Amino acid sequence: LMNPAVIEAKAEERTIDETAKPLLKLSLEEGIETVWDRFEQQQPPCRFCASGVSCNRCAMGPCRIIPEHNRLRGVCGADADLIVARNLLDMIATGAAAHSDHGREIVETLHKTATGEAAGYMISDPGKLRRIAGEYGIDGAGRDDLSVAADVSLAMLEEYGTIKNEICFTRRAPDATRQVWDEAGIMPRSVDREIVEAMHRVQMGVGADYANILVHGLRTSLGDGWGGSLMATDTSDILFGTPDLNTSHVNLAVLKDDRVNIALHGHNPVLSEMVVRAAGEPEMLDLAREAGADGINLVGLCCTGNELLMRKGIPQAGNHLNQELIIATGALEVMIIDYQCIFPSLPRTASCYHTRIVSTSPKSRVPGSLYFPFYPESALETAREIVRLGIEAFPERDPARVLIPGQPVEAMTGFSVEAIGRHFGGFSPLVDAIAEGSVLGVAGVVGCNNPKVRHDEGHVTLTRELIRRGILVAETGCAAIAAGKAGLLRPEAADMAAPGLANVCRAFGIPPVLHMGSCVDCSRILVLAAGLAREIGVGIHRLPIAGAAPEWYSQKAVSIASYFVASGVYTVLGVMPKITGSPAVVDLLTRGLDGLVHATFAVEPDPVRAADLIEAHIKEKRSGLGI
Ligand code: SF4
Ligand code: MSK
Repeated sequence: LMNPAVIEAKAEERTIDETAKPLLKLSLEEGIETVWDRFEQQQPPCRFCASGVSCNRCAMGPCRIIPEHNRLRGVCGADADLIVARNLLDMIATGAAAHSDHGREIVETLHKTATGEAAGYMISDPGKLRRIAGEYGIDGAGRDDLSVAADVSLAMLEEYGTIKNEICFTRRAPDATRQVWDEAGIMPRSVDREIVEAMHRVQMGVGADYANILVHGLRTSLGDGWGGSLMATDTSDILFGTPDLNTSHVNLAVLKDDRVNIALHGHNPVLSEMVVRAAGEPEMLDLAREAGADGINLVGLCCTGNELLMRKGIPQAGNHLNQELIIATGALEVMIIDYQCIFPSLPRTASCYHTRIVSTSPKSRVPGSLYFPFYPESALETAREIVRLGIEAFPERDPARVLIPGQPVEAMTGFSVEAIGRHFGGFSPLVDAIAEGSVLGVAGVVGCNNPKVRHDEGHVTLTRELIRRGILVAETGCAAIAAGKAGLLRPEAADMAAPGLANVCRAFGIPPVLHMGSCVDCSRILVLAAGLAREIGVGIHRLPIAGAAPEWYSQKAVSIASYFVASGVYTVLGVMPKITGSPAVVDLLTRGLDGLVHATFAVEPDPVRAADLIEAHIKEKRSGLGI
């Protein structure tokens, strides 16, 4: 039994999320293991792995570089620079593959919708479909939407292995940025090709030049940001609707004690959109009432949650480090998981309660979960079965163990690039506000939670600092959810912004922090940057903009940060990547890349100092533009 004072102190030091604290205390009191407990058990970490100088790639190893013992090379002869660079390329390729494979599934669903194989799906944004058809040179005149969608989806599927040596959507970038890519030799040739080549390059004995390896990492990440992720975003918009401004609620208090609570967790909106439809059917509501509930309450987690929040206003329960705590409310009947960022331990947590974990992806099976394989052809029926499962679980809930802390916070979301353009009346009012200095610049704050950082503190402190200095913030992923919980997605948050930014926000009725979506929707930030750059007539690298990932953990975040930098956006990480074992790699990433792509990475764990770096960078870019 843990001392109550220790429990109190631990909850305080682990999170700033007020709805998470009581549940953290509860989990500590009841011995329900969480990510923070496992993090503590893993300390201290292996110092070789932490600095990136351990290699386990082949059967001659594992190897570690230990300079003080004169172990300077692995068995094959690889030095610290090579081992660190290969490990980093591996991370980028993994992240790019995760985003892009998610994108492929959505494009395949669009194709099945077009051919009539995916019953229940439809074209929700025909205007966007036709705009994209235009980008591919597909003539849609006189043809119905489904026939155009068939051609568009095939053209997109082709991007994964195209032999044209160019991904179509890279043409959205301004010419000056494309020229940088051409000169640096990092124009992505196809989505899959760069990932496969990265995997080839991390095989033992393929290239020993750390810089050459890292430059390929940039190319791989561009295939993600301007390829796989952008296709995921755009195709989701075509199928489920392009987000527009809407107001909803965020934090764990969005659960309701009188309803069947179902959480949707992961990244892919293809199933969750069907669950929304199934949960609204009168037959399901009747069943819920028969089970003693007042209805069915769907809530989101992580990026599947962001997809639903952005398009449907479904309340968002929390981000990455909230995923176990939502079970500890005792009020969750079902958690539906698709893939990515899902703790393999969730069924263990759920076994302490009546909660069912339902896995749905053939590529993401989780022992201890109930498996309802999901295919677009039978999606609605599968969604109904899962909703029924939740209704059946409701009578098993123990009301004495229910703890839903606090009150939900209101949040305005839905800031797709199209919605921003519509709301501002094009990009020029934003560009004018930047030029006259009422908006100092724009920062994209993105990425995850990581138990190395007090939960949400990195995101919230940095975001508060940026808006206080007049920097408009665009957020995605778990960063956006943290901002929502802290009240930064309310138009009233303009009161926390510098006067110029506050006036712009009030004039347009928006918060100073724009929720732009899930982690694949970091591609929306690229498109926004491209739009601003085109408006001004410069490359992206000349804009007064920056990126930040204060609490990142995922390989996907490494790919995102890499495509930000490769696109010319200076990016500050709050968690040190595993690269410190190679001063040469650190130097290349934090200084050398400037000569190649006019942008670099920085690492700064202190969010206030990170804001200093971003502000200084934005001011430097402003003077470069003469504003
Ligand atoms: Fe060791 Fe080289 Fe094999 Fe890595 S690739 S495990 S450094 S022998
Ligand atoms: S869910 S990748 S923890 S943002 Fe997209 Fe959050 Fe990072 Fe997963």
